[in-house]
Amino acid sequence: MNNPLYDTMFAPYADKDTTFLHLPDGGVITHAAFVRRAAQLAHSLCAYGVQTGERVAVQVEKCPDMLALYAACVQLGAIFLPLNTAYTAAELSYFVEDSGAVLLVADPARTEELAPVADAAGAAFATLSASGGSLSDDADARPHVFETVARSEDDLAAFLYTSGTTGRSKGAMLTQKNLISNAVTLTELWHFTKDDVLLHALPIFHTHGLFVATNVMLVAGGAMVFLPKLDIDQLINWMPRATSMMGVPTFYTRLLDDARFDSDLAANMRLFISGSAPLLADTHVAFEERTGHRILERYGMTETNMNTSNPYAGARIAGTVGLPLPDVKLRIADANGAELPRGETGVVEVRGPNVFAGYWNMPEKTAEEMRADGFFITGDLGVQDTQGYVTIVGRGKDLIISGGYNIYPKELELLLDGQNGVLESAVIGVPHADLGEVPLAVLVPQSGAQIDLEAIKTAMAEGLARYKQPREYRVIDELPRNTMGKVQKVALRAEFGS
Ligand code: MCA
Ligand code: AMP
Repeated sequence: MNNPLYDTMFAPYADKDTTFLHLPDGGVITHAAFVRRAAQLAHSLCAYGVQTGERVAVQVEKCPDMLALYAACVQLGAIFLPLNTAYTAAELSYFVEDSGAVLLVADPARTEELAPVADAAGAAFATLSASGGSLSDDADARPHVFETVARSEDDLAAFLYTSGTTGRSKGAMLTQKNLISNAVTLTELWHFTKDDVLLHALPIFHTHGLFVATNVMLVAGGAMVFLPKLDIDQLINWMPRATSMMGVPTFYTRLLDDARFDSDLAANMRLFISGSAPLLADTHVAFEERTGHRILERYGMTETNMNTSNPYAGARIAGTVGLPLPDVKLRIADANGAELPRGETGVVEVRGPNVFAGYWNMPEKTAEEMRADGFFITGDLGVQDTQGYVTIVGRGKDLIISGGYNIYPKELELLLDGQNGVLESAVIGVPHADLGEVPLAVLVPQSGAQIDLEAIKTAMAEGLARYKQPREYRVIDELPRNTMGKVQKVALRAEFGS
């Protein structure tokens, strides 16, 4: 193999006229057409000056060309860096600068706002969308074949930014091996074949939609119903022609909220998979009662891809995230990394071919989260039963997961603390029926000052993606602290969390 990721995911389909993507309008893109499009885009990347090993930052609405751009990066050996479409220009400029991306690819509609971001970072700028753009138009005239650049399994394939407790996002460096091992393992484990049709309504700028859903379907050679976003009408329309779905818990609660969703509609489906956030045991039970299907829950993170999964054939236990994947070593450890006896709660640590190569330009952060024996400290609190099933019981890290998107309170608190009249702030996650959790901001005014909440909301809207913006605000006189002076978020959650 001269480019293992390309040879595993894309090369096998160069001459296959089988369906890869079903589009909402009824159109179809075959595997072969997809590979040809990727080759055209690889030529265009070269024309824009991108070289092997360089980063390509991509903030584009979900469309087939965005997926083909991922394949093009793999073929060229460039590093694909997809970014949430909700990010503001301010958020984006950090990622482009920090990653040293040589090209920013954005939606044509955001050119005015984002071309200067690329410019300021010394990157080139191009556009791409379902209806055209400078990069996609350029690709139209390019050859359908591109000479694949040789790479090794240890070469980097992608960067995904993930926030941290410091509030500063870190670029997780993922190698070809990380992606291949997980995709091959999951394809086998979940019994995906070329006959599968996956309902794909997730975004493709995160691990779940890109490296779990898409990579698995590429390895299996199956097809995806490629929907731009979660749209329950579309899911219901396509479900009788599909065999499987992957989604965050909100996908399942929204389906259950629709009376049209029943066992007849799901009669052709063989597998529903959930991840990225905890699936409530209640949802599990209601889903089985309605459809006869037991949702298969799995667990992972950006730095590690998937770590555990409930079994395909064995017991899928509600509330657990299942067993460690066959090639993943998992231990529940104490603060020093020593393995705890089964049944005791500790930090989940994992080691295997799925674990990333480290944080870009942050060796000290990588070292903080990596044990000397190669185990990665996830920051999740878990417990393992005698059969090996893992239950995530909490998070050691201060993280809010809203509809499958991660929100790090520190990032919001730093912005809030800088607002007029604010002495200090604390952001907590509060339960939300649809999204699982949403952020609530608790503010303490400076002595004698008035807090102007409207001005604060405007500042949040300018600086933060919509999904991160606090849904509610509370103003109190002082934050509860322990004797060490640490803010007691548990107390705040108890007071404001209902
Ligand atoms: C949209 N909004 C949100 C979210 N999404 N607010 C909070 N949390 C969200 N997740 C806001 C919008 O800004 C907008 O605000 C309003 O909600 C409606 O927007 P819309 O786009 O219509 O929302 P939606 O289509 O209903 O989206 C909700 C969603 C979506 C379906 C839950 O966010 C989604 O597809 N989430 C999946 C995320 C994901 O793929 N996570 C995987 C990460 P306004 O109306 O005020 O303007 S990978 C991962 O976690 C690991 C590795 C793993 O294990 O998989
Ligand atoms: P991220 O790396 O940003 O995608 O977020 C990963 C985090 O999501 C993990 O560290 C967990 O805290 C959480 N997570 C992912 N899947 C699950 C799951 N099935 N159950 C509970 N938490 C999950």
